[in-house]
Amino acid sequence: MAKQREALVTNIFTADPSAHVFDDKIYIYPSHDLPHDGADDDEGIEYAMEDYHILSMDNVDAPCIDNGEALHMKDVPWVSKQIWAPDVALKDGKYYLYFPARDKQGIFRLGVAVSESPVGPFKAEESFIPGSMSIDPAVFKDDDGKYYCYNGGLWGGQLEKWMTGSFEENPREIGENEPALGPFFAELNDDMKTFKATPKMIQILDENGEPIKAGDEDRRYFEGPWMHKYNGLYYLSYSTGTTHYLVYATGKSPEGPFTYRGRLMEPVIGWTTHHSIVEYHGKWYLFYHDCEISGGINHRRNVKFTEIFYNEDGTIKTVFPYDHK
Ligand code: FUB
Repeated sequence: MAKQREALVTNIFTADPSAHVFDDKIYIYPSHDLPHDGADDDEGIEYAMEDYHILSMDNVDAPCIDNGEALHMKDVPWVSKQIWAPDVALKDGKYYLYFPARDKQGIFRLGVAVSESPVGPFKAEESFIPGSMSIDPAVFKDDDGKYYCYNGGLWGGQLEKWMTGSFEENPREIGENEPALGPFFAELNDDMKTFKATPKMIQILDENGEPIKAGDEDRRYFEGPWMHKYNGLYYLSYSTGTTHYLVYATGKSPEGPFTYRGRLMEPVIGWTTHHSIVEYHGKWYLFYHDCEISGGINHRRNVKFTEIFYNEDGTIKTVFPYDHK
């Protein structure tokens, strides 16, 4: 049986869980961590993933099932390595899997693969989404039926290399007092395989309406965006990377700007922290990962979930991942 705050599967290492509810079941789209020899580096060389396995649970108390390989990078013509954190969207009976990977030039791009089943197998497009870059796609369907893709990650995720709008191998350093970079944002076309326009960078502001600064590592965007809507408000949540928090900002439009509101979760065991938020039967759940079952090996992670709670003012009660287990 699935238990909150315990590893959902232990037969494989899984990370970066994007959770969705389809036909009243919970589906989790994670990365599949593989063994890696050698030291970790700032480019994330240790995250040498090659395929995806989709997990599912009939409800929050049911066992979590590994549905087997749904897509392997050998079947994606444009990919060279590192098939990282995915997400999925359902439209007109088809499931679209969005995933980042390095292309043959070593540049991170976003790909899409399609299936008629939520657990695959998925068939990848010949090439990456035109105009896509960096990592960690999260696709959000708004109430009006529009789909938006949020993505981006610093360091190994190459977000800095795209700050001028085109790829620069050696970008200038951003000063501590300059506005931090935000995630990219693009609306998807009806085909779900292309962007309506060139992705734009999202602004995240502080309580005074000023952009969060690059040196504000407790609050600035690092990677792993997620979008959800609660009581008509848009919540952009993300990882602060170097300080290992999950935090969130809210806004009145899916395009932002967003205002920083607080901390969603305190650090977990392991360097990375990455999440999704989903509503199931009127309750809200945070899916996340840590490195508990590998004893803290950064690239051997396991996905977990826990219920989250909102305050009356729309803020979210901070999760302390190892309290009240
Ligand atoms: O899993 C590889 C990378 O680690 C993801 O893309 C990041 O969000 C971090 O979790």
